[in-house]
Amino acid sequence: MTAPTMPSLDALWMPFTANRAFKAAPRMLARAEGVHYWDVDGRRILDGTSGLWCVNAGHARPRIVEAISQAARTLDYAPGFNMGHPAPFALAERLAEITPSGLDRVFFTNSGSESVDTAIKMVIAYFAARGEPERVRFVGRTKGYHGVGFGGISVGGLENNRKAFAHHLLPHTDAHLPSTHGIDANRFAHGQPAQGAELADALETLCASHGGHTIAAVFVEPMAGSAGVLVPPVGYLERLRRICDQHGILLVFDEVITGFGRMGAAFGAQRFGVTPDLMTVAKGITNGAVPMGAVFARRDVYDTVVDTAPAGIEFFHGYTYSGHPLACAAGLATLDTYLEEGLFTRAAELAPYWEAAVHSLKDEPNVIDIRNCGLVAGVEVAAREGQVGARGMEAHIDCFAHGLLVRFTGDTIAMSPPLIVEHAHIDEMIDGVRGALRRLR
Ligand code: PXG
Ligand code: PLP
Repeated sequence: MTAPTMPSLDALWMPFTANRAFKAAPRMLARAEGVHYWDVDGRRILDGTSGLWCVNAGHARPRIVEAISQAARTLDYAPGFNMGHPAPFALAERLAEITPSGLDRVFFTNSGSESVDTAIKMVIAYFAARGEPERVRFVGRTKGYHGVGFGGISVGGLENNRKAFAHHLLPHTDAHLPSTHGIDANRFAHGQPAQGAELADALETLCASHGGHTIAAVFVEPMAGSAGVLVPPVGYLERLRRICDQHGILLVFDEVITGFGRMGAAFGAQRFGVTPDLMTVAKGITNGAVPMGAVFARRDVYDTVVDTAPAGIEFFHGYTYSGHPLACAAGLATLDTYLEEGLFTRAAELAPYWEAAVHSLKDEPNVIDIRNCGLVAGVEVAAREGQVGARGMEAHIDCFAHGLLVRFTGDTIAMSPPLIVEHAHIDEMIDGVRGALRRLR
């Protein structure tokens, strides 16, 4: 394969990237298939992150490729406001078959960030329809990532994503539950850690200080991905659910990363046995092939908003590309692929091998914690004196130089391979990270 001619890098303002450093030493991908990328020099890279946690069925799956091209030829675009085409109805129905029971109303967006914004608006619309206008507060969690819309950074708890915009966040979003990260007794826990369920009681404390009847919803990722793979302590999500029920608060699971098999079940909700009232998804919904997100709502949330509205539009919200034909086609073919290949089950079956493999890194230099759940793992290394995040970044770059793509967030190396990986790929991935850890200063 001849390398494509390289365009100038100047015009593009890259997302969540150290633009200057990247443009000085770019890492450019050209092609992907199965569990591999190839870079512009033709070097093969093992994809340890499913792209950005989204290509759960592996790259360039022919059935998905064919569905997208077929859709582009047949109906390239169709308006979704007061007009329809069959694909989003079909996809919504298919999705409702795999969501936790009761969450069978589906609103389409184009990303996780839009899903979070949409869910916030649904919560507001729901309580307005119920005649509970005093429920204005949204509670998130420290280290939570809910995308980059103003709604998402307001309920989100990643300081770097908020601080530059701190004076412009949504009102009534300042309360955050504590993160479950950093409990010493949980270090190197296999799967769900034992300690920390009581951290959910911070919601009870907020109810006592603000009044439970003023809190509309709580947003959490069942497993926090972006913050560095923070697995919920045993009993924690159950406790959050119970407190929400006691106070009439809606529980929203942001399953943008945990959805579509990543946890070894269709959704984190099923893996952890706790059902939220609303669920936000994106990424794996189309295997990353076309941008798409969705919000799954309990049927009575939809009924409440829709049935109490006067004739006409019930919910003043929607995107030009909600239910885009190419995204729907990709979504339907992706679901077929997941289900026919049993990939959610496969993730659960691979999880014990994965767990043993990642925990074999325990005694490598600087490793201070390893966390895992389903087909996700985080390997946390000690920050170098005065340089938080440097080792994480260097590990990422070193792995890429040696043919392995991993993520880093702060000083945690995150891995989330496609659910089609074989044991040999897992071994290769772990050896790659081991090599990087040994080379790191
Ligand atoms: N919620 C959650 C829980 C997410 O993980 C979003 C919302 C936003 O989705 P969009 O599609 O707007 O990006 C996300 C996205 C990483 C990483 O490696 C994580 C995400 C995106 C890019 C990188 O930490 N999560
Ligand atoms: N800005 C302008 C000027 C628009 O006309 C529209 C949609 O019509 C939007 C923003 C919103 O775009 P989207 O529906 O793709 O989110």
